[in-house]
Parts: sequence; structure tokens; C-alpha cells
Amino acid sequence: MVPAVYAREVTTRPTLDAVKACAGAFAVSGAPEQVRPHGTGHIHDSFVVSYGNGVAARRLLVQRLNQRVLPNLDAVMDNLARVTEHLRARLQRAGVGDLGRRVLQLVPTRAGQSYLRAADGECYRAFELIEDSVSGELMSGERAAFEAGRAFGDFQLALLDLPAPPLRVTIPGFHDTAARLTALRVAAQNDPCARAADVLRELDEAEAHAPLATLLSAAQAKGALPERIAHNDAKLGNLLFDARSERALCVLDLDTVMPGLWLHDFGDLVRVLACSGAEDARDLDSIQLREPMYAALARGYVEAVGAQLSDSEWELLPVAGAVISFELALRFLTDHLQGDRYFKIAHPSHNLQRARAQLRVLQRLEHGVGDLRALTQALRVQ
Ligand code: GN1
Ligand code: MG
Repeated sequence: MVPAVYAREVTTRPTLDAVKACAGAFAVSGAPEQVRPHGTGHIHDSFVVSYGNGVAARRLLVQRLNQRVLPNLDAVMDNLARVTEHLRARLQRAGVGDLGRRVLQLVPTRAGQSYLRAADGECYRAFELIEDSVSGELMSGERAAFEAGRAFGDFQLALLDLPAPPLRVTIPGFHDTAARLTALRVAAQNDPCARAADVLRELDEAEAHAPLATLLSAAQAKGALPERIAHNDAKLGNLLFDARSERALCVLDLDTVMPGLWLHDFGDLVRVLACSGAEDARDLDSIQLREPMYAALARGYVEAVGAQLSDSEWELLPVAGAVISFELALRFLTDHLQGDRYFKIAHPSHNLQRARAQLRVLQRLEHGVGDLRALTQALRVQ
């Protein structure tokens, strides 16, 4: 299945006044007072809103939702409610305290809806802001890598026993790497923005890696990889750490939590942690393999889910990062060719820069795969 081409033009960020006007619709006492932009997500627009209630300010995270990327918001919010309730009940049973900071807590509208549809058709939702926390993007070092591996592993483990029915598919073909490659070929062929001639080297590099596109799906088709609930967007920006203890606190961004492969989550974590350099690094030499970070990440992940992994999952852990960095490179390059309709950008060649950086991550992970294999094997025999 070829993912949809995003036909509508990129929308601009809402004004702070527009957010403030909508923020009054959520069920908290006091009126919205201050609004400020928050976070670095590529899809929604997020804001921290303080409400005055005469005593102490209460703060919510208010998001304007991207309906081009997530057209079925009812499915998204349904999944969110089921997942967060399940996680909360589990933590409660385990006697874990501080629940309000360990699981996302949605704040409904005064009318009792899970999200607000404003008069202009834009949709907003609100969460309790998790205070005294730090985005994983600001964390560094092996301890944080270990924590991230364990936190996403724990998240997967906790959803193993989510009662039926299956979660809804919020974005069809999300990790269908072969379809992502097809979408790139179509975009290069149609070339709506006349950008293809400038990216021939990147297109060649993508084609040279085509076999990666079916590596996981072929194993899955053979029955070697179980389908289970995955987060599907396991990056550090989607994990909060406690500001004081620097331990992982809460997994965020549950919009793509749906049936999938656990390897996609591990691969995403490898993509962001096992190489230095930013996701959109302009200086490609800043992107170097960091074996100790991979080892720490894998140790944390295996501590959580090692006992659940099938033989094929163990075998494919060391290559999962290459698959996901390849897939994301395809997506960024496709978006560049299509005129930046999907990911938010800060400048006109941003998606191209991101694609180049992901291709470099891919190269590093491929060259180092022998080392990654040895590090993974060492964890298995322990
Ligand atoms: C997007 O929303 P955000 O920024 O957490 C994207 C992911 C990409 C990621 C790359 C729904 O995640 O798939 O891996 O950017 N989310 C969606 O940073 O497409
Ligand atoms: Mg996010």
C-alpha cells in the first residue's frame, strides 16, 4: 500500500491567542493566562498553558492536532484512552507511586469530550503537564541510553496483556518500509517541485539499500516475528525523564501505538542513540557510531523484554536500527520531493538535510553491524 500523498498545503502554527481561546474549553478551574510554545515534535503543535485559579497556577500541555497526518482522531483518542488506562492500572497494582507523572493523563473538555473541535475545524487536546521533567532529547550518556531502552521495553511489556479488541490502526502502512520506498520512487518520478535532479545521489543511495525494505516484513511473513503492540515512534523526544533522579519517567506521544513489530521500536532507539549527531545534522562527520551507547541501550531493553524475545527477534536486533534509519531517510526525502507537506520544517532544505543525516546513520550502523552483533550476543548468553 502506498501511503497517501498529502494534498493540502502545510498549515502554519496557530497564534498564541488562538490557542488561548481554545484552552478555555478544557475542564480545569480558572481561565487560561499564559501560553507558550513547547517541544520539538514534527507533527502536532504543542503549548504549555497556565491557568489562574487564585491559588497556584495549574499547567496543561495543549496540542493542536495534525489532522492531515491523523485523519481519524476518534481512533487515535480511543487508543490513547485504552492504553493509558491499562498502563495506569498496571502501575497501581504494582504499587508504583507518583502515578500522575508516570502515565499521560488526558484532560477532557468541559463538555466531556476527549478533544475539542474548534469552530475553524482545528482540533485540540490537553494533558496534565508533567512537572519537574526533562525531555529525553536533552539527556546524554550511557545511563540515559539504558533508561530509554528499559522504559520502551517496559512499555511494550505492559501492553502485552491489553485486553481485546486490537488497537485501531491510526496510520495504515506506517512501518511498511517497502511502501515507503515505492512512495519515494513515485515522488521522484512525478517530481512536483522539480527537486529530483538535485537529489540523484540520495536517490541512488536509497536504491542501493532496497533489500533492507523487505528484511523485517519477509521475516514476519515467514512467521518468525510476532505482531505485538508497539509504540512505533520510540525516539528520545517521546520520553520524559525525572529532572532530579534522571530516571525515565513517562513514555509520550501515543498516537501510533498500534499492532506492529517490537523491532521497529528498538530500531528507532538505535537510530537515535547509537550514533552521535542530531537527527538533522548538517555536518555529516558529526555522525559517528557509539558502540557503548548501543550496548547500554540494548542492556536496558533486554532487561525489560529479553525473556519475551523470539530467536528471530534476537537475531535482528543488531540490524533493526539500519532498517529504521533507512525508512526515515526515505520518508524525509519523499517529503522534500513533495514540497514538505508532512514534517514541519525550519528551512526549505530541512527535509533533505534530515534525509542525508539518516543515510549517514544508516551507513555507520551498517559498517558497525559486526560489533553490534557481538554486543547483542553477549547480552543473550548472560
Ligand atoms: C515524527 O511526532 P514526532 O516528532 O514524535 C514521526 C515519526 C518520525 C519522527 C522523526 C506520526 O515523530 O514517525 O520517526 O518524527 N511521527 C509521525 O523524528 O509520522
Ligand atoms: Mg513526539
